[in-house]
Amino acid sequence: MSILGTRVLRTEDPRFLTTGGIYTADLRDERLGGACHVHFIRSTAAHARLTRIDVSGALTAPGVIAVYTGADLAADGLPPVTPPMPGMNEHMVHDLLARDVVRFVGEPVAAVVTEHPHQGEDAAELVDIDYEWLPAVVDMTDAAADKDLLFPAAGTNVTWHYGDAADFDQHLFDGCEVVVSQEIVNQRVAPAPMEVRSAAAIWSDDRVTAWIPNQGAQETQEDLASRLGIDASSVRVITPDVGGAFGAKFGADPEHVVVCWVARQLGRPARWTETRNENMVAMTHGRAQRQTVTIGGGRDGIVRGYRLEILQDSGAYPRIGAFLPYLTILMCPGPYAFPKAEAVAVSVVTNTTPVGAYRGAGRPEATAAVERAVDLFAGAIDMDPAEVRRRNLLPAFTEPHTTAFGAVYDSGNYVEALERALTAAGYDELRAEQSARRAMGDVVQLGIGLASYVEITGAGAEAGGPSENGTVEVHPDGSATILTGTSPHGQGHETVWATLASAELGIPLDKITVKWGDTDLIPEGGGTGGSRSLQQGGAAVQQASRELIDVARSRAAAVLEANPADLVFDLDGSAFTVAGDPDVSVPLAGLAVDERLFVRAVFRAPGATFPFGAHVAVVEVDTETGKVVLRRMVTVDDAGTVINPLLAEGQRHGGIAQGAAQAFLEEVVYDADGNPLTSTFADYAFLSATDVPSFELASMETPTSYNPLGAKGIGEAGTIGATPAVQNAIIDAVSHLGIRHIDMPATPQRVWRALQG
Ligand code: MCN
Repeated sequence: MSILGTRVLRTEDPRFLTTGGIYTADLRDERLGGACHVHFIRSTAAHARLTRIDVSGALTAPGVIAVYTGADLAADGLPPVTPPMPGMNEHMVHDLLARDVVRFVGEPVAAVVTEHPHQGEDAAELVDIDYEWLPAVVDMTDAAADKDLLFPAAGTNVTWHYGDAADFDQHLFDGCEVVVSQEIVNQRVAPAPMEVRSAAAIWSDDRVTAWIPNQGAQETQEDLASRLGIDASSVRVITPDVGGAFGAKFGADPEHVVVCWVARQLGRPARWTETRNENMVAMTHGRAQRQTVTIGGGRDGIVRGYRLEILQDSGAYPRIGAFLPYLTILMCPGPYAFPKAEAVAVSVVTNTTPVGAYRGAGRPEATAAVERAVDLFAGAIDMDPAEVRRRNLLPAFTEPHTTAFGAVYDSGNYVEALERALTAAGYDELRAEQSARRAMGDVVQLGIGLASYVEITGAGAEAGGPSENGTVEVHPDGSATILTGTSPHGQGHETVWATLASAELGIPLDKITVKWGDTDLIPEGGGTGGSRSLQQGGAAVQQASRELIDVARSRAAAVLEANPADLVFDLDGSAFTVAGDPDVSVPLAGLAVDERLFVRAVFRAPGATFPFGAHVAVVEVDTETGKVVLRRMVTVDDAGTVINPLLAEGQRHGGIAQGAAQAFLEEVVYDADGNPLTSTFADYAFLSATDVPSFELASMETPTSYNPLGAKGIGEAGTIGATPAVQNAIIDAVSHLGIRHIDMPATPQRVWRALQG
């Protein structure tokens, strides 16, 4: 029996559970001896002109080595950072340390460099910064009105747009008996990983080695090189253990570049680790869309038209978040066979923390919009929302299906996923209980929320299709090493990549070492994001292992003086034997003695894959206090063939918790002047284990033909289905009281207000 598909325990856990892993802040690398420490002074104004920065007071403070401002970086020729994607407004550039204007609270303005870690914080008090206040544009609708501009040279606050509402089909809803429209807030949330951002850097021979905990050393290498104005070959990036990233730790942030620059400037190693408070205001946030959905159809439950208008808050400077509505639009009709659908998006800058990718990145927003729309439509025609979904979901398909938005869904069976989730939840019994409670006028009402979804994983724009490399080497002592271009930070690649190799090579798991995240060792790699890793990186490891067996077979044939075709590879013994003569054999490891035995393979996928599923959330809502309690989460998350159910379920658990948290708890809030009000864990309503029930995971596996594993991605599925399911459940609990919609997060106060209204 193959080890694939079994619940192999995470091989990385003993290390994490005993030593706590090696995180950048704990690095004891001898090369970092004598390192100085960087502390960033951050803007306290959301929008202001910097009229004076006087660092002289700080220079005499204990332990201060230097204080740098944007002027110092500019004098050294460091260019401003330009928008990341073509088509974005090219005037919206920013300096690594703000120079003339600050545009969000938390923007780095100066760097204090000290001998000891905590001296910078005290010295920073002695830096005088004069701000000439400018009007803060905090709300994205205000930003879109272009009254006050963040970048006057741009002439607009719009940084990116897709389509034009003026081109909407005026007849989209012709013939519809019912048309419903709703504005929906998909609020701004903070990724809040356990490990905050950090960096360490040292130069030697005009080359920097930077330790940065994130999702991909190779992209970070390119970012650092271009921002420091040096060749990529002069940058080595190492990714130590990472305490969570959730999409927000891709590439180099301004602080990472400054730490490298400081190390070069002072000729000694430099280190930086931010505080939780800094992380909450200066690491990119996620989501932050305002959507308007319009849905129309017949009283027979068939939807005939769907329209989605997106306003994306990009924060102060366009990062990848400004572009994410592209993915929202790509996935906008979701799993439905709507005959007509159209969508537009506008991304604007505001005086808030920049927005980046956050688990699901653009796709949860698409699902949240369409799932709310379907429920609104069901309410308007007074039909059970499960029935409306049944009537509109695409029928099962095994050949690729191309949507009106150009997405090519590889395989799907959306009705089956919904039925399995409904059955597992006991949907009919739940509805009966709901009716009984309503009839009795219970104070605590039951809500049942559904979400059907399809998402995109493993997308990539490379010519020839998204790809990833993997190298497998067998050593003479019978051990093996895997090099991968993916970059695990909680997903368990060490376990699964070793499992994939073990299944081909017959080498036990404990003799296989997986390495990643060092650009000297692995110069190319796409990192880990978009739930791409197994279907591309894992597939590359499997491919390399298989090709290695081919190479070894030729060597074994020479050693055994046999025809390669007559050799059998015995997995149990990890050795080649001659067919029919098992006594004549040579171990795989023996073939690595005279010459290194390794293969580097590049796996190229024909395209992205489209996992799908259905979530059922059950909540109780106290109609007197507005308090929401999540009672059950029943989910079907079909990610094709599952290679390690333990890990895939762990990913589902984490994602469901994060997705549910967005529906009823989490939100980054600013006041009218752009001051963040949720910059600590005391203010930001973070979910804990006590807020969620045990999740009920039903299984379903519809393999993809896009990789030999049959696997699609699972890393983000939970955040995609759970958010709308929980939101729909909360509204469902009080819908009989005339409530049609409640925006997220459905806090007790917001639910209570809706009930009062
Ligand atoms: N897997 C499997 N069978 C499948 C699919 C996946 O056994 N059909 C396993 C894989 O082997 C891997 C894990 O599930 O161990 C996730 O694989 P995959 O879906 O390929 O996703 P990635 O490894 O590329 O992870 C990225 C994804 C993203 S985009 C975010 S954001 C995210 C997430 O993973 N951030 C996380 N999960 C996270 N988990 C933790 N602990 N921390 C984060 O920051």
